[in-house]
Amino acid sequence: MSEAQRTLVLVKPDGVRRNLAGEVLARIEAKGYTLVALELRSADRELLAGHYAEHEGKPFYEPLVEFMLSGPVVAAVVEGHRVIEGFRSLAGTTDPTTAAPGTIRGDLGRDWGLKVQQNLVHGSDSPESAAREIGLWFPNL
Ligand code: IDP
Repeated sequence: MSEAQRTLVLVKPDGVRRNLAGEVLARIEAKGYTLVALELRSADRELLAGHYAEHEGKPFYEPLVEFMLSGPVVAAVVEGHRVIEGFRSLAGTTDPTTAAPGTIRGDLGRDWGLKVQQNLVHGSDSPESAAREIGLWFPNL
């Protein structure tokens, strides 16, 4: 019996600006995962402070929050067996310059001279993070 798991996926402002939201969602669907919530959202500082709480105080935190405020994001809850690992595998490693070809970041991302902050997507990194992040972005789910 497969046990459904959920993850929070964000197409970050660079992905939305570059019209890649559909491409990201297509890869998720083609892999066989199910979209259970989907919304174009403009995040505010409070939401992002919660979302990136673990990074508060790091040198890249403020620029990262500013970047995430720079335009709308596509927020999605995605469901499937082992989807947390599965989406992180689809996304590729954090730095898009060296992320493996075949991954979202490896195929579509690069370093634009802004370190690795513009890497197109976010995916929860554990069941605990997923539950917390889904609660922040989709409190009514
Ligand atoms: P992940 O998104 O691959 O899980 P995390 O280490 O959780 O990576 O970092 C969260 C986000 O913070 C990254 O996706 C990236 O946008 C940004 N970030 C991480 N490290 C750096 C850095 O060294 N400089 C600038 N931005 C960074």
